[in-house]
Formats: sequence, structure tokens, C-alpha cells
Amino acid sequence: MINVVGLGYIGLPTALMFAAHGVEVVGTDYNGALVDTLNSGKTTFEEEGLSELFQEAVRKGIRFSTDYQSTDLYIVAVPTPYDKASKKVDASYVARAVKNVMEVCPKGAAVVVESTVSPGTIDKYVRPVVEERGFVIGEDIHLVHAPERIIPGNMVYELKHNSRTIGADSREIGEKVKALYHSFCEGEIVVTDIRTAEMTKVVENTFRDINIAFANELAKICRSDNMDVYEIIRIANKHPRVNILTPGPGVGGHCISVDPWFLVGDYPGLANIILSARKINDSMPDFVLERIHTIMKENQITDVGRVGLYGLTYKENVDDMRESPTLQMLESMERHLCGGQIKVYDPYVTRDVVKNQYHDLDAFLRDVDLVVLLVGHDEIKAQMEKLKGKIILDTRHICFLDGVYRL
Ligand code: SAJ
Repeated sequence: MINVVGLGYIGLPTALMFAAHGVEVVGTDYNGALVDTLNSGKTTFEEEGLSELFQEAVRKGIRFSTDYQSTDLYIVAVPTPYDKASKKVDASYVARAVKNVMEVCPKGAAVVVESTVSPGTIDKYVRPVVEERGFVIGEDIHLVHAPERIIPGNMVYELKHNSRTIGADSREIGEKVKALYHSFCEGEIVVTDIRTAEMTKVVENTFRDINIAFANELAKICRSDNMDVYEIIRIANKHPRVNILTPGPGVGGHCISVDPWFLVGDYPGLANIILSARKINDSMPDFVLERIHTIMKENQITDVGRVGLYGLTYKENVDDMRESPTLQMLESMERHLCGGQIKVYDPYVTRDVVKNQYHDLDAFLRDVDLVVLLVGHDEIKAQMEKLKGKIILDTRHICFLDGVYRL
């Protein structure tokens, strides 16, 4: 039996995947309400294919509990936020989860940390917790780091098909855990040491952050000199070794906008491109606000209440709002004392989270003159004609109506 600790965006699909493939699984989370929801037969977030996977896992006998189980394999998938001031990883959730595991696990158990951590975190925060309990690492308890790689929006598919990394102190344990993940994972699984696995994960997300920053910087350069960044990227990408990403209103989510800071926090002075990329991506919400300001002036819109932001989530077709560019924009407006009136709508966000939030697209569109497309949800892509007659600022390059403004 395996005990998956932390049933969030990563832990839940992972637990379900193991269970659906015949592994006995108990999922544990300290949030009783979340466990109750799962036990009542409902998933806690939306994701393509997740409810089908959930049904299958339930059929195969997955259980959910607030209690840690006594078993020989644990998968820890709890949050690893970063401290906004120091830019360093906050490993307290991981440390606490491992501490709780130590209270109930038998000797010989393996603890697999899936949460993203900065290089050295397992040494610094996890090993001491195991040793404090009097366990000898490598004899009584085996430590493994198996960072996830799944992309929100396509998690279920990617869980199955992506390649993975397993970092372990001993090759033997690494191979055992690899065999377990192969119960559902069809991709290649590379076994390495823990520090390499920690670093690799952070490097992957940092690579993407830097590449998005390049696209965003190009957007700013092109805007300053009236060039079409999308056309330039489209043509440049025909070069066999060029693959520029797409500019956007900023980088949100809990991965790419966070992980590079771990390197900046741990290697100040060395992480230069990484820091610049973070700054560029973090500057995009304000860049969009400036665009809104210019377009309002050009069109003699004086009332910010006639401006509508389409999209609250950090990217298309997900319901996750963590670090979303729209929320960053709204915060920036609050700071400059010009928030309050702007209207907001997102089909994926059904509860009220910000002021002047709409839950109906038509009502939202009726009340605004300038629509700012911040997220390219399929919902709006399928009904672009509803935007005819509006002034449109498209930050995602999804709208091709006449006269549309771009980044
Ligand atoms: N974005 C752009 N332009 C682009 C691509 C993305 O502006 O060309 C924006 C998105 O709109 C979003 C943000 O960047 O706000 C990040 O979105 P994403 O789709 O690039 O990535 P995430 O954060 O959803 O998932 C990433 C993935 N990492 C990589 O692709 C290297 C995923 O594989 C990881 O598992 C995930 O982080 C994680 O959990 O670490």
C-alpha cells in the first residue's frame, strides 16, 4: 500500500493514477473538508480527464483520510511556497509532512518527496527530521525525490506519458521506486541522486521562464517601435533552431513564477539571467495596465468602470488563479488607488474573489466598452463574434477581429 500525503493539484492526480492502475492507495490530507469532498465522490478541482480517473480509482478502492497510514511507501506532495522577502523555498510543509510520516512508519519505509524543492532542501530540511526520530537514513528510512512534470490543463495525459526523474540515495531504492511509477508511467524514468533531481526540476521551470521573458521583452521592444511582434516571431520560428514562445500578460501559476526565485535566493550574484527574466515577466501586468491607459485615452474612455478584464486564472482552460497576471494587475491598481471599478469575468471562477466580478459573459460584455483579453479560454475563442463592436486589447493573440489592439 502507498500513502500519498497532500491531495492538491499534484498529489490527487498522482494518487488516482496509482490506484487506477491497481496499486493500493490511501490519500491523506490535513484538510478535513477536502477529504470529505473526495469521500463524497467529488473531485476538488477541474482538469481534463480527472473525474473519469477519479471514478476508476474509486472503483479500484482508493481511500481518503486525514490520518497518516503505517505503510512502507509514502509519496509527499505538499506545497512548497517561497518566502517573498528572502526568495527562498519554504520547506516547512514538507518537513512537517515527513515528521508526521516518521510518527507512524515502520523501519524500512521509503519516503518519496514529489513537491518541488530547491537544490539542497532534502539535505537541509528533510534528513534532520528523519534523524531526529533516531532513524538511520539508508537503513531504517530511505529518501527519494521524484519531482513531477505535469502541466495543468493536460495533467492526466502527461502523468502517463511524460518522462520522469527519480533521485535516490541508493540505486536499489531508486530502481524500486522507478518500477512502482512504471505501473502507470509510460515515459522514460531516469534514476539519479537526490540533489541532481532537485536541481533538474528547478532548472526545467527556469528554462521556460527565461524563454517566456525573451518573448515578453521582444513584445516591449516591438511596441516601442511599432513592429508586429507576432509576425516577427512567426517568421523567426521558421528557422530550424529558433523556437520563440508567445508573449503574454505575465507568468502566473505556482511553478514557473516561483521556482526560478529558489535559484536567485540561493545563488545571488550568480543567477543573473534568471533574475532578469523574473523581473521582465513580473513587469508584464504593469505593461498591460499602461496599454489599457493608452487605449482608454485614444478612445476617450474616461471611466475605468467601462473596462472589462476577461480571465482571472493564470492560463487558459484551468481554474487555478495562483499568481495570475490578472490578480497581479488588480493588486497593482489597488496600490495605485485606481482599482475598484474595473469589471472582471472568468467562466472558470464561479465564486466571487474580486470586486465587480461577473458570472455571465453576456452581462459582462453589456457593461463594458473596452475588453482586455487576459486568458485564452476556449469559451471566448468559440464566441469571438460577441466582441464585435467592442474596443479590444488582446494580450494572448487569440482575437483577429478588425482593429484589435495587441500587447
Ligand atoms: N506563458 C506565456 N507564454 C508562453 C507560455 C506560457 O506567457 O509561451 C504563461 C502562461 O500563460 C502562464 C505561465 O506562463 O501564465 C506558465 O504556464 P505554462 O503553461 O508554461 O506552465 P505551468 O506553470 O502551467 O506548468 C509548468 C510546466 N513546466 C514546464 O513546462 C517546464 C510543467 O511541466 C510543470 O510540471 C509545472 O510547471 C510544475 O508543476 O512545475
